[in-house]
Amino acid sequence: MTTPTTTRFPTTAPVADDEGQRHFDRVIAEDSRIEPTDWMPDGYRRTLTRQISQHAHSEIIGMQPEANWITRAPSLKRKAILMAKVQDEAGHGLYLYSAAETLGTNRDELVDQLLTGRAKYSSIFNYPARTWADIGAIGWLVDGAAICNQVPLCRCSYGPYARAMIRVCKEESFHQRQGWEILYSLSHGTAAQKQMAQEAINRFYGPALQMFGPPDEDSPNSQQSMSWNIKRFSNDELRQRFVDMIVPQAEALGLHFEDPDLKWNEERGHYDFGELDWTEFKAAIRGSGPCNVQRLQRRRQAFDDGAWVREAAAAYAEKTASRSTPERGLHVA
Ligand code: FAQ
Repeated sequence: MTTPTTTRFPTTAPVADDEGQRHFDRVIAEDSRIEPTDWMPDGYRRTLTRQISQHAHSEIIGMQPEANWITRAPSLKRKAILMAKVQDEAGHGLYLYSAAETLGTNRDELVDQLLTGRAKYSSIFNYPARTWADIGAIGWLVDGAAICNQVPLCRCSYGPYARAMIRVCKEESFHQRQGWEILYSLSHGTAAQKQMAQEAINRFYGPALQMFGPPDEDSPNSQQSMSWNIKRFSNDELRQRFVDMIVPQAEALGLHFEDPDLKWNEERGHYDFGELDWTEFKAAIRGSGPCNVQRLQRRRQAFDDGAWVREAAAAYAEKTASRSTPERGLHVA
């Protein structure tokens, strides 16, 4: 069974390419918004469909490492908070699939790209959450990196994506604080708890910094995306901003990053940090990270398990549509 395949946002009356291009260029130059019914270059549409759908897949796959801890969270309150966070991630995936659909590719196709391994999702979600402290590290570092990357996307030139990002960022800020609070409790607990928090940070520091993408000189999409006002900052600029933010936060937690090259550079006014393991990064996005196989298997299983819900929703939609036909309406008292 499949869900309807028509796009919900058909374009308005066709516009000649040159007229459309002039309008598009003006909107970008004015730093204004492109909307779904506006003419846009094919490359702009493709780039956004790729980025937004990868982002949606990341949110959905990103539920797995955390969902795995719901039953093992150390208190009822912690379980409730974690459950709410995982549900938020599902919601983010849904806003993002909806935003991607406005560009003309329906959700069935986007989901199929994920399930058949044709689409990427964030490298970070191919790492396991081994301890409860990892849930803290995911909240603080992974959501922290996500916010740093996504706040500028609230000013993305594509209206539906920019608007979706506003709510997502607000929720991510809450997620980051819950991660911080988990780590704060552990780092101010017993020596063993503090050690667990430190080890979680050791595991997540490098992969969290890799979330911003490859170095600028190896980033094929950045330049064009920046000229279209999709991305506002380069991968390295955002990574630097993130490092500058988390170093004092780690100090406040009483924890540290195991990076021998991490030190304040007075001249640059930023922290220097060590080279990241880009071989590991490439493996994680090509399918051979620690959990790639498990993540996709789980997602496929969840998709199959949800078949009855999609069937029921389609049957209900069909029934509702047939009841609202005018002929039938005449007979309703
Ligand atoms: N992982 O040319 P660039 C979250 C790919 S959401 C995997 O630099 P671009 C919430 C890239 O797609 C986290 N692939 O690409 C949460 C491209 O592939 P392609 C997700 C990566 O697009 C928290 C190729 O490498 N956030 O965490 C990665 O200009 C906790 C070349 O790279 C977003 O998606 C990576 N890390 O810049 C949920 C934000 N980096 O298709 C649950 C929106 C790069 O050309 C729990 N996305 N690639 O073969 C973006 O800002 C951008 O897409 C970047 C990459 C910055 C990720």
